[in-house]
Amino acid sequence: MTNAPLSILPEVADALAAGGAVVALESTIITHGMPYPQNVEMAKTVEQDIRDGGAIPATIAVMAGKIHIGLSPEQLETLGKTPDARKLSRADMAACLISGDTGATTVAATMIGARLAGIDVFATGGIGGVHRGAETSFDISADLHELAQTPVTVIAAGAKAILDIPKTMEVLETLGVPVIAYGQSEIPAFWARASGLIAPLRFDSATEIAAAHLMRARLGLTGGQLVANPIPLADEIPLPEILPMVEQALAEAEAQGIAAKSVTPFLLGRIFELTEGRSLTANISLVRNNARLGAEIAIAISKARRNR
Ligand code: PSU
Ligand code: MN
Repeated sequence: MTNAPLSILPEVADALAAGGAVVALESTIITHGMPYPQNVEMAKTVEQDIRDGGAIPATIAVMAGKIHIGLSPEQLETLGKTPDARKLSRADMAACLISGDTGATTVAATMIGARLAGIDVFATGGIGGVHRGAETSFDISADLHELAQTPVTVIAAGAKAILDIPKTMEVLETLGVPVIAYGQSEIPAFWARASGLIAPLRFDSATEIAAAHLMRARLGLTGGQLVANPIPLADEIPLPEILPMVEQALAEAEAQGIAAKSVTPFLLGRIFELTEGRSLTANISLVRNNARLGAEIAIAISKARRNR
């Protein structure tokens, strides 16, 4: 058992105690990834998708000195209206907890919360990665190192074109993180289904992903798995269409001296404006798709454990 300051929503605690299927969700996507009120609508819809899939959702955030595992609808609403919430990665968790401030968890911090609560599966939109120009900026997301050390299976839609996708894949390979494309051979590129890069691993079923998660535990391997699930066809923005806007947003970030934690939120915000909201529709569609797959994987893990 953990001595960490967790506040677990009763519904989530009951599901975990019964060995049931729970899917963790992050909160930075709510506070820093999308505008209000679409962010709160997205968060509630995604939770419902997980329920419809037969699992229990647990959105994770830090509030009043506790890591909350599962938020009530009121807490989700409040968080969605707190754009100045701290953006928490591994480095920031302890400081935020002792301050009592509200903090939104990134992929890295959500993985830490999920592991503490005993949740195996976490669904999100995009992970942080190696930024373009990292050879001079050294901007590499702590999400990659978290994947290397915390045993949670993370479902995302691949790396975004604001990142350097080949370098992100190289770092994940170096860190020993399995990158699994779901249902196709190419690594998806967030808004686009195709990136032009073949994924190191491919699975076509939630059952195999669940089995690999459990096998990693049997082998005593540290770290999680990254599942790259392509955006539904109807909502994709193919790379040639999105790239000019990505280039423009990147140029503006550089001209304005945007750095460190502000880079990703700035780029997401500008691309939303430049695509006239189409990037947001795509983003919501892919998160929902990941949540549905997350529920399937969580159920498969739960069943496999019961049948042991
Ligand atoms: N990518 C998205 N939407 C997001 C993020 C990334 O498409 O909301 C957020 C996630 O919380 C991710 C974080 O963990 O940004 C990465 O930030 P950074 O690049 O500063 O590590
Ligand atoms: Mn960064």
